[in-house]
Amino acid sequence: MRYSGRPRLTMLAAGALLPVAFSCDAPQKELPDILLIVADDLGIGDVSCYGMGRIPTPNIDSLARNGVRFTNAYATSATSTPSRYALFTGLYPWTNPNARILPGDAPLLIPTDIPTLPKMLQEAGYSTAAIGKWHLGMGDGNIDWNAPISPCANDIGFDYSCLIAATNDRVPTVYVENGRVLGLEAEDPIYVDYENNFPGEPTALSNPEMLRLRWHHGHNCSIVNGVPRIGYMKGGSSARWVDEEMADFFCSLVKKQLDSKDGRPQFIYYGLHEPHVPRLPHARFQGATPYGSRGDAIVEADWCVGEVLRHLERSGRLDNTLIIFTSDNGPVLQDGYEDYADSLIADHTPAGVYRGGKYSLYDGGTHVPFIVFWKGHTRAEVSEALVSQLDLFSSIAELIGAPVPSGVDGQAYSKTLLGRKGPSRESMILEAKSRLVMRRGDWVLLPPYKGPAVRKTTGTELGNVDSWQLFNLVSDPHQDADLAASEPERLESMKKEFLETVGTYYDYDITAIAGQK
Ligand code: NG6
Ligand code: CA
Repeated sequence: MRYSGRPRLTMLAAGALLPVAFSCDAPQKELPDILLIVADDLGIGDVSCYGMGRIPTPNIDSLARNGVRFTNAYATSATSTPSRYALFTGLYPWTNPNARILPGDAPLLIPTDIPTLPKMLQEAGYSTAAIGKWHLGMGDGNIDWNAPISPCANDIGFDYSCLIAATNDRVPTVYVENGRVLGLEAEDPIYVDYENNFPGEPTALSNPEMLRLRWHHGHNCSIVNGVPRIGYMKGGSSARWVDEEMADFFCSLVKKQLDSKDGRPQFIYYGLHEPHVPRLPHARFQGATPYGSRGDAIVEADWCVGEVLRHLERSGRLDNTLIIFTSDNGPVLQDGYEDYADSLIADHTPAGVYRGGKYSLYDGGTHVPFIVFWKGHTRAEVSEALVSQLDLFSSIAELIGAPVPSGVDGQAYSKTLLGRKGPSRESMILEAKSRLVMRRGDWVLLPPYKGPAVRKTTGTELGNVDSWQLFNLVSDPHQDADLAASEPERLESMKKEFLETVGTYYDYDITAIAGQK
């Protein structure tokens, strides 16, 4: 595979690092702590400082008060696994055929012998932690959930990890801390199967009376906390999470992790589980918005961000913490449960002015909120620079003065991330369910794809059209006016770049790919 045999990074000791991105400022002795917050399925319009939606997110907004709010920032993919894969590896996810939405028992997707963002930071002297949503697999494909799981997040660069293996709608519904199921009792072992149910165990199909949340599509296997899930699970009662407590659990862990700071700079990846389904916020957030549980879950996520910010402020740490807030993919309303997110949406617009959302090739699939705040180093600014999560590995390396990784798809532009004049992306490939498009400058090119125009289950406009399409996202953010016919030269030059870029990685056969999904 393409990622094997890539050169390993050799890192310098922390003391030898020369932070480049802020070297022109007052001399910096200390490397910044880095807090990377990645929400799950949060749209650009779900964050109120983008001025596109109706749900108040004052705490996330506060980052933009003295930070850089990017208006052209992208996740690499319109779903979680590939998007997070790119974030941690700096590799385009479609170069790894396994980087697709993973089940809860999938093996660790990121090879343990390639450079990663957390490894780079470890080698630069950071302590590293991953808390919250993972969805990058763990184990070797044959997990015994009652024994240490290896390899796990700790093997790709995290000193500490406490994670949900996949999503909050997938089994196992337990927390995995440093490769061990947390709170498991030996006399009640846990078993997981994605193909077959365990004899005698209730499912949403056999025992609908046990449900407190009904499924709409998929999500009809094991029932945990009255909520039907994807996949089958048995046992492990003492280890099962309580959905309504998940936000507090992870938020407290992040604060605890912050308190554990030793002499080293700290990197914390905080994967918020909201507003992914099932949306079950704590009782104190239920009814917080008129938009149902999806809106309430967003308010809960915003509160968590505020808690962490207040904790940093109280402990005097805010001054030297670089905070990046973003989301793994665009928003979706109906994603498998009868939670009325769609019928209660009223005038709220989760994808803002953009078309489509999660799963879509249209911009709403990958155009995400992205805010960078570092007290004293950033100021209130709106940046139109084209940036991607793919580039965080390289850009953070550059920012702390570590060697910028070679052999990755990511690019380094740390100055731009801090709101200064500097380079940014000229073009990038974006992915939705293995289909690819290219954004270059203000323009986006969509190749022809067969398949339905609308995803029946979620109602998402997928972007499948049987001809090449070209949109100008500045004059037409909602992608209503296909300019392929009126811009033949631009179309040809973008087609050429697209096919050259994706053709390098796998044999991009437009006719073959067009048959998919
Ligand atoms: C889909 C699930 C959806 C969600 C998604 C992953 C069904 C029918 N739908 O397969 O509910 O879990 O996977 O979302 O099972 S993501 O944000 O983690 O990519
Ligand atoms: Ca997601």
